[in-house]
Amino acid sequence: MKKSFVIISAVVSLFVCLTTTPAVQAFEVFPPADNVLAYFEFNGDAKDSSGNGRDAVLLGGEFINTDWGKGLRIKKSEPQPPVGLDWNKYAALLKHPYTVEMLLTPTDTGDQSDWFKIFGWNDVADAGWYYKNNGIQAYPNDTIGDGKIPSKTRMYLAFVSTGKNMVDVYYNGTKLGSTASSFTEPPASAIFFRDDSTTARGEQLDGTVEALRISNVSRSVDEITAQQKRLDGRVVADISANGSARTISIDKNGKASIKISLHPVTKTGQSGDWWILASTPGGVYSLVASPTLGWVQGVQSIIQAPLQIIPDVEIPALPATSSGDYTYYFAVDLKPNATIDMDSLAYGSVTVQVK
Ligand SMILES: [Ca+2]
Ligand SMILES: [Ca+2]
Repeated sequence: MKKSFVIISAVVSLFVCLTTTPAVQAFEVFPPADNVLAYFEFNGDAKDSSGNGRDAVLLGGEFINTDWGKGLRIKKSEPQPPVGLDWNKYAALLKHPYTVEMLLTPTDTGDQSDWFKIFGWNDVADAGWYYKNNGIQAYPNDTIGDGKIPSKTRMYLAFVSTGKNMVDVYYNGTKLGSTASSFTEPPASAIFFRDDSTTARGEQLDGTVEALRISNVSRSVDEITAQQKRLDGRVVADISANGSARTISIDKNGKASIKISLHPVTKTGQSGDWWILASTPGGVYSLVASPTLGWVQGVQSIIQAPLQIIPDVEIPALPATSSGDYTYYFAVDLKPNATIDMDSLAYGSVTVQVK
């Protein structure tokens, strides 16, 4: 009686999860939100994933794997090749109220007196928003947060307009200060992560940008604090099929290589339920560990164990005997009770279309 209740509630939870959450949400730096003008995840391209179609033009950079999927790695070098993002087509949208948020890890190739440009509105003008390895500056206004930003550390920056040509700047959820934005709204151009030609591109940012979100609202302190909590509490559960994190196709009776990976970040060592599930044309299956490793019908956790870093590990795939979608899920939650706990659930999914 008790066991069937657990299974039913797990199925209900899973159903809620599968029907209300986009498959890629677990990997997104920012959760779905209203008032988004454009959202860049840099998962292999500079496309706007907000659904608004305001794609950026990739000037240059390389997409690399990070804890959050992929990021845009941009390098400072001599001579400086083209790098960064051109969002000029939509620059006119940047007027109060707006918020520009980014998750980025600089590599600090200079000393503390060096500037690294993160946003500009004229490719031939020095004015712009700069990261200095001890503060943020909307040049030529004063540096704010001087000494508060450690070098070579991932940071969540939010520039929140508070009035015409003014912004508050937040670092990891805490307000650093207020400054004039330095540009007259709206700007003529919107160029991210690229230094201008005035300084011979010598103030080029060097680092990895994992997400950039631009909104047409002044995000509240509560929203920014909640976002920082999301970043702090991040558990990344990932799953791929033949190396893809989205959808692949195979022929009936073909093979897919399914791999899982886990990065618990701050939750390493905490106990939880681990789930490997598949929604198939023949129902929901779970990979279980006993009596032998294999798939059984229904929803069961494979193990209750502390979370730890799991690099890409291949798991057995279900036989692709019927046409249709086989969606595989890898999930963990932070309550080892054989029930899916939505409040702490982190998961990834991938779909294998069997033709
Ligand atoms: Ca410059
Ligand atoms: Ca649980």
